[in-house]
Amino acid sequence: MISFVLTEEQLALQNTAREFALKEMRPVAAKYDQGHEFPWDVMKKAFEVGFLYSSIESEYGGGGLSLLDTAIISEELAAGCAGLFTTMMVNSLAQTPIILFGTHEQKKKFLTPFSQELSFGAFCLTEPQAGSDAGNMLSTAKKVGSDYIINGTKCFISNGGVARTHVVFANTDPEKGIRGMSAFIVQADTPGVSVGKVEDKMGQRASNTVELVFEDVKVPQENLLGKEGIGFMIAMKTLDKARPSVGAAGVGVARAALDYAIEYANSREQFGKPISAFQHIAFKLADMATEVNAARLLVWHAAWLIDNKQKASKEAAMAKAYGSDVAMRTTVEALQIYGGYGYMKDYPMEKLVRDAKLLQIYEGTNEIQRLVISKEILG
Ligand code: COS
Repeated sequence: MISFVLTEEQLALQNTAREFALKEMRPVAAKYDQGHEFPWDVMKKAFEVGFLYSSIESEYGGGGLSLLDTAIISEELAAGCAGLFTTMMVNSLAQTPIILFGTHEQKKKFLTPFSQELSFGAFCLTEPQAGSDAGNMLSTAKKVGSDYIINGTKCFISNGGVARTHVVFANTDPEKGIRGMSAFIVQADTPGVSVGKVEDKMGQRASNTVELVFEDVKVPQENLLGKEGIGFMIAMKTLDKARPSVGAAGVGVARAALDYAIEYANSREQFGKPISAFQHIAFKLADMATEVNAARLLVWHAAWLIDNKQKASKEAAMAKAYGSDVAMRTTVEALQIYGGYGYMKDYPMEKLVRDAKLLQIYEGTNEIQRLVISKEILG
């Protein structure tokens, strides 16, 4: 049975997230965009509301939210500020491999603290030579007695500079390529873990992005997720689950741009009438609104499939690619409606454009999403 009606609980979650976005995120979005400092004050409030551990099972102190619930929240938070949203969402990205593959002991030890005090996690997959080609990683994890010794450099790691818990992918058997990859839980205060270059990004500047260096980092074998050799599969299954939320963020960013553009088009007068009275502007807004709705349906469908334990790599990729493409198109069109004002930093448009761009790149470029989709439809 198909239903497009949100439950009472989902409506309450949506409302909480919307209010949080409007009261706690939007007023400081420009400050964090310009200052590039870590938004501790907003994150403290996000922790208190529960956004930083909402997808962890309730048994381990989390909110136990479904992916559809998460998508609903993600849209609202990203409409407030995509950079602040990313800082929150990355916690769930780092927690997901533990949620999916952790033992009871690992979950108790590494997931429970997220709900006890403000803390962050990071998902450490990308390396300088292993971006889209995630299987081409050089990081190694060598078994020595009952420990693993990890060496390698990860780049573009969101929250890497502030995270307490990293999920790190490294080769336990480099000869085997992708089938030699494994995943480890590494505490940030383990000797040998250090933060390298701090990235200065074009957009989403409220989100911390760094290089992380692992030099002879000793982790006990209890920190291995699953078993040796399944790291690539863990990464892929995690990304399948994470991508609908990026699509949802695209919907949020696009919706914010659309709302601003409607307000502006109704109030800005040229040639003696509001510019929304010109069909060219009205039709542009109509197309933007249609795409926002279409993207939301793709996101909710992918999330629903995953919640219902269906294979949904293709649908997750569609939701991510389409949602972020719609964010890019909508923000650019909204800026155009603002004309010269849209290009100025006094108005929200230029930030929305810069923020939207990253959604097309991170958690798998949209070219990679199309690769996933095309591989599946072509058989
Ligand atoms: N779920 C489970 N297993 C998966 C999977 C998925 N979604 N996708 C691939 N696999 C498995 C395949 O079944 C295959 O296993 P077998 O060899 O045992 O059959 C193995 O993984 C390799 O798959 P494939 O041949 O498709 O791997 P490729 O090297 O061609 O790469 C892509 C696959 C490009 C899709 C992958 O590298 C990718 O997603 N890259 C982008 C990485 C990314 O998103 N980075 C963002 C940074 S993290 S924020």
